[in-house]
Amino acid sequence: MTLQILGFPRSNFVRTVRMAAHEKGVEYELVPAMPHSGEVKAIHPAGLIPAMRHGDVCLAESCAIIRYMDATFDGPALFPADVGEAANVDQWMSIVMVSVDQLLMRRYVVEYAFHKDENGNVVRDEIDKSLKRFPQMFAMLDAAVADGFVGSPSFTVADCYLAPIMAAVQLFPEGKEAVANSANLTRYFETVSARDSFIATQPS
Ligand SMILES: N[C@@H](CCC(=O)N[C@@H](CS)C(=O)NCC(=O)O)C(=O)O
Repeated sequence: MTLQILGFPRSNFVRTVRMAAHEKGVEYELVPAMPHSGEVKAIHPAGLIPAMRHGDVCLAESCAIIRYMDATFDGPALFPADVGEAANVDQWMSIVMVSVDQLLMRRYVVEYAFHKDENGNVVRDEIDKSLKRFPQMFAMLDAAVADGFVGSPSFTVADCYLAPIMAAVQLFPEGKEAVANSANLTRYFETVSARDSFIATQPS
């Protein structure tokens, strides 16, 4: 039976689990589904995407889905065997999925993409507030990828979280500029965006 990932391709968290599936070599079907749809709410109590179905197993939350895929399927391990290294990956996953996502996706990208006035103009209140925190956030991220990837010299699942956010943030002018002004992040994005898992999950 084929594993199904429910969600839409532009969601950064959906792209995260799809990238992890590609890195692991898991075949999956992307089932188009919106947050809060009946299909999603049947799996995620808060109606968020991604959700996952695999036979009788239904799961919500990207990290649970990734752990499930890693334990269920053959393929390269998605987490290091070493406890300290695995904890470091967990730490960076958490930082990116909470702090980075909140500022760069929820308060910046999502506001640009969806918050429009009655004339179709972007409502900038939240965007302008988020921009005040860009210098601190981008300094933190630039330092985090200084060794090559997020908190690590090699690619990890934490990069499946950061890469989609870095792609989305550069769709808008201040995000593009912030990445361009961060030497490590620029090099990071060039490297990570060349990976098969990133290319295969590019939203159309
Ligand atoms: N902690 C969740 C976050 C998922 C999430 O925030 N998904 C967004 C799309 S990228 C969503 O469903 N948003 C709808 C909403 O917040 O109402 C995970 O890791 O899967």
